[in-house]
Amino acid sequence: TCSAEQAGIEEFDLKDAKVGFSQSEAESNPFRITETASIEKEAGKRGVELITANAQSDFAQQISDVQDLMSQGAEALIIAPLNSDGWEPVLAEAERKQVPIVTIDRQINGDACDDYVTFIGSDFVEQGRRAADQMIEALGGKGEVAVLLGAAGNNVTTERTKGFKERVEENAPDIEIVFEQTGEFTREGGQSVTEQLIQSNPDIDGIYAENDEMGIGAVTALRGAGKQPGDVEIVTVDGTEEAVQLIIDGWIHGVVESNPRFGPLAFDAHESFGKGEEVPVELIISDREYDADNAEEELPNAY
Ligand code: GYE
Repeated sequence: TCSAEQAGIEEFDLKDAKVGFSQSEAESNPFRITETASIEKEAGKRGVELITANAQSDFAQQISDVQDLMSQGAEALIIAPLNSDGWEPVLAEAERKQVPIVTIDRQINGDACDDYVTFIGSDFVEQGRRAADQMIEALGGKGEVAVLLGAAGNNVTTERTKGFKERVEENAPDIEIVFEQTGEFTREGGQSVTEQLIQSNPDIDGIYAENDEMGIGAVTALRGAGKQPGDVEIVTVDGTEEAVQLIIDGWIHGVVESNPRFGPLAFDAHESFGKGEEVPVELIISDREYDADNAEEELPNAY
């Protein structure tokens, strides 16, 4: 746990504080839209003044965004980091200005409580394992699988990959991972990598896309190549409406949710910390799961 005393920060009342929110990626991905909306809604509910910035997937921009938020007087920060490393300049300034940091969805590498108060995200290794379970089921434990990796440089990609590979190795020795390339967590990336995949491995049996946007891009590529729903088993992570609809349409086998609704948890963490209470240095949000059995009925829970 972490307390204001331990962190060397003076106690504060969140209601009177200006809070800065730094978003990492463009809001074309519903994960990002829902995440930002959740932060804004919660700030509104509590009457907290919120200032925001979006780095559009440019890490240097995100560092200067957060510095700007502090010069604009942010007294507490919520950061959705693009990369996990490289935060030293921000951490040093936040320490000097006594600004507590809560990070959401991706981790900042540093010392918990010293460098940041808490990390709030999913259990990404578990998401990878759940995706593997879906893939193993879809392929009856046998076949060739491609992995569309997320962007490099963050814990989410590393952990989603680790959980998936470990579970396949343990439980499905007849599934072989034959192709691995990053689609940068974008739809265009997923599409172009899948176009290459179809050239190099035309008989691929399954695709694990480390987010929905890449999975949707993969479906576009498969459609373009004349494939039919079910020809290639696709498993993705996020839980967007479009991906869950593609389960109903038969293109995607299953989706493991990555829940982006961090607003209440993030503001609760800052509020308790400001009051001098002990806050856990890691908070795991719970994730749903979608497949053909529940997609129709669960669609309203997708984002
Ligand atoms: O899955 C993806 C986004 O960091 C958990 O990043 C997040 C991931 C999410 O680009 O859609």
